[in-house]
Amino acid sequence: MKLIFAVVQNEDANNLSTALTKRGYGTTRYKSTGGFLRQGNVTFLVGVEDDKVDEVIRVIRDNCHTRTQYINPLPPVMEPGEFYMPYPVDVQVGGATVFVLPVERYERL
Ligand code: 2BA
Repeated sequence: MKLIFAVVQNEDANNLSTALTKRGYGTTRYKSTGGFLRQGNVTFLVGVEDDKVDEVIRVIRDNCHTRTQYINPLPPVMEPGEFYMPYPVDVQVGGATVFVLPVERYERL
């Protein structure tokens, strides 16, 4: 058995939830925050038999899309008289960041 962690963008979370549930996969989702952008995202936990991992990853790929976010870099420390014009920098986010971990033991009590 494997435990799949998938970090996805908020915009994709409901479609992914529906697609996985429709195919009979049990999921847990929780709100999370990316360390770099410090914006909300959603992390899914999906426990599956080994032979289902590829299908789950395909469903994630089909439902999670790459988007561009623009961020304003922090201004540098300025000397008197210096001028700094901030330009937004674009960052590509997603489709999804996926980790597949082995499960040592699984029980439903
Ligand atoms: P964030 O940490 O907010 O990162 C958002 C996007 O910013 C990343 O998209 C990546 O394009 C960029 N980025 C992240 N760290 C960077 C850095 N040190 N320098 C420059 N650009 C950087 P994704 O790679 O698609 O990641 C989306 C979200 O997935 C991340 O949000 C984070 O919540 C999670 N994630 C990504 N890699 C991870 C990892 N190795 N471990 C745990 N979570 C991860």
